[in-house]
Amino acid sequence: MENETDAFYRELPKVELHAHLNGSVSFKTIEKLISRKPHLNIGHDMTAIGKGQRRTLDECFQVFKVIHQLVDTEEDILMVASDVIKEFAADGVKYLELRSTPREDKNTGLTKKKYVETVIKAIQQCKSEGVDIDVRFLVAIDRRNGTDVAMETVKLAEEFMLSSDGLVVGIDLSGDPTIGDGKDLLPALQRAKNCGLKLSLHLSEVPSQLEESDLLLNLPPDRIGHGTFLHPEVGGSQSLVDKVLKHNIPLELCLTSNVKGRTVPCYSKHHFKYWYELGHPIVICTDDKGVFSTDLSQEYQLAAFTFGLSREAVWQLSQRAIDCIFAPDTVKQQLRQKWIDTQPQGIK
Ligand code: 6MZ
Repeated sequence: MENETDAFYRELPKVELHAHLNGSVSFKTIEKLISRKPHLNIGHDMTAIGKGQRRTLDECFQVFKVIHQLVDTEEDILMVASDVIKEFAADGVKYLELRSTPREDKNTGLTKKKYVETVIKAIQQCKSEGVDIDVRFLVAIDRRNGTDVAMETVKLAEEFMLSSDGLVVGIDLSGDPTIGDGKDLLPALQRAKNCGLKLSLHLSEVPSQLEESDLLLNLPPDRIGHGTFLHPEVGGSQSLVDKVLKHNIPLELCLTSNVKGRTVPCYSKHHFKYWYELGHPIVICTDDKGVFSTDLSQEYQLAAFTFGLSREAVWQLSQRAIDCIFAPDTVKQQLRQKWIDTQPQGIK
């Protein structure tokens, strides 16, 4: 049963800015997908990492491959996107930026264009059903696919930025950080920036990406995903930190994902502490709530518990996330009003 503390985090209005669609599929939705495709012989243990379990980052990427097998038609994408949006809304998320890598599948006739259209359709359907959440979409580049696919993805995103009534707002750069080189993707990312797409880039998720991070920070991106190894205490460098500070680039931090994926040894050693103590803009996010068996309320609760944050500090953290969204200022204003309207007594 939910206690009073759990209820505080659940009812806390929240902003989710780092959520990969196929990593966010819940147990319930996976069940529906498995029943649609029993011949694949996929079990739940292959699609999620449970409580107390940890995997290597490489093993996490195997999990995405399994989920991709289950989600390979327009119908699947529509169901998955719509379920994920409703689950975030039920968890008190008022503004969500979903990100996903467009895929094609010759067997099912899925094209990358249809993929994006279908995610947009799910967002519109949820809106027309009155689900209380504002959802935007970041089109993702999987770094392992190289220069040409990155450019093709940016062009697709550009097209939808102009035709989706503001729903497509940016580009995400993600994928296995040990594969591919960010340098090859610079022309595509630069083009995205020039045409008005916002950039959220996974940076320094693993050590040994210092040169790449330095290069990508020169763009500069509008937000950073993870940034686990940027700071000098973990082998990063002060000059990288200085660039982040100079451009005031917010970081999207995903505690459970980093602990379960073993890029951070334990919650108390998470780089949340480093950036929080600097007073730098950070946003708590889930990354892959399905794969890592979490939700945004839990992530806020974990951060508060681990780093001794008061309820006021937690409230501020969720409120300040509004400053980091990619939707226009009018949306920020609406969200700020929502926070004011729901602020519990006793929280300043
Ligand atoms: C980097 C990640 C990720 O795009 O099919 N993805 N990329 N680091 C992570 N940390 C754990 N988690 C997810 O969602 C799944 C895809 O998102 C990226 C990977 O490219 C993965 O294949 P979509 O919706």
